[in-house]
Amino acid sequence: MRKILVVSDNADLTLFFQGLVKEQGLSSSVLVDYAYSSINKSPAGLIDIGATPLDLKLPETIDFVVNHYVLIFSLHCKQIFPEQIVNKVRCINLHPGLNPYNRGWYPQVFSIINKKPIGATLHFMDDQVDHGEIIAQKEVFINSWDTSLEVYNRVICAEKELLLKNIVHILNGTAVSKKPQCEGNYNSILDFKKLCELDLHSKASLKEHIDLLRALSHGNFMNAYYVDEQGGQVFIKIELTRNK
Ligand code: 0FX
Repeated sequence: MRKILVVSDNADLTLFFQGLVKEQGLSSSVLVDYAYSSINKSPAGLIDIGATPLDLKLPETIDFVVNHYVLIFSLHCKQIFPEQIVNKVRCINLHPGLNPYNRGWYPQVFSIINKKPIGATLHFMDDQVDHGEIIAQKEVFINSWDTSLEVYNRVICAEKELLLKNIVHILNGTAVSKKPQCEGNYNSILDFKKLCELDLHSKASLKEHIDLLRALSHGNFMNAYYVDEQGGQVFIKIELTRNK
């Protein structure tokens, strides 16, 4: 039986994947192991659904993975896959962004600000982050009153749709892919952290400032802040309500 590995730090997507394997009767043709990143500080939800920790930096883990699996899925994984794995095993990434726009960290945050398209992408991995040939994509819209959270939830729905429509082709080896049209752009976690540090003297239109604040508002996360006269951080998030 072919063995595949799913590495994910997102319990919701892992559960969805497990449901697909069952519903589509795939368990008769593949054996799936589930793992989460060993750097994940709150893996409880993933442990509950049978995932085990994996450190993709360890040479012995790399050896094991390369020798045991014919296919690996990354469903929101906190670790970057090492070249030794990507070059030897077919690896597929489900990315919460519309490659090649705003590759990297928290794509919807950057799309709300820079207006580049947002959505979900299923792609083969290469040795660069969120970069390989694209199997399928789905764009989602951004309303002027959305915060990061609403756009993210829309992206997650698009990701599930992509998995549902493509999993059989991928497992059969019949998925076709195409190169992204351009290199696009990449945002690091440092780029996100810089955005969070608000400059109280920044000059921009009110619309640009609202866009910045709603891009950094995501449920209970404490993202945007300014530093007060005493040197303390004051966190800000906004709520937008549209009168229907
Ligand atoms: O599943 P996921 O979207 O993130 C996971 C990994 O945790 C992350 O390291 C990896 N880059 C990504 C592809 O897969 O869940 P999350 O809770 O880490 O982030 C979800 C959204 O929450 C994110 O798009 C923006 C928002 N967020 C998250 C954190 C941690 C914030 O606004 N502030 C934060 O501090």
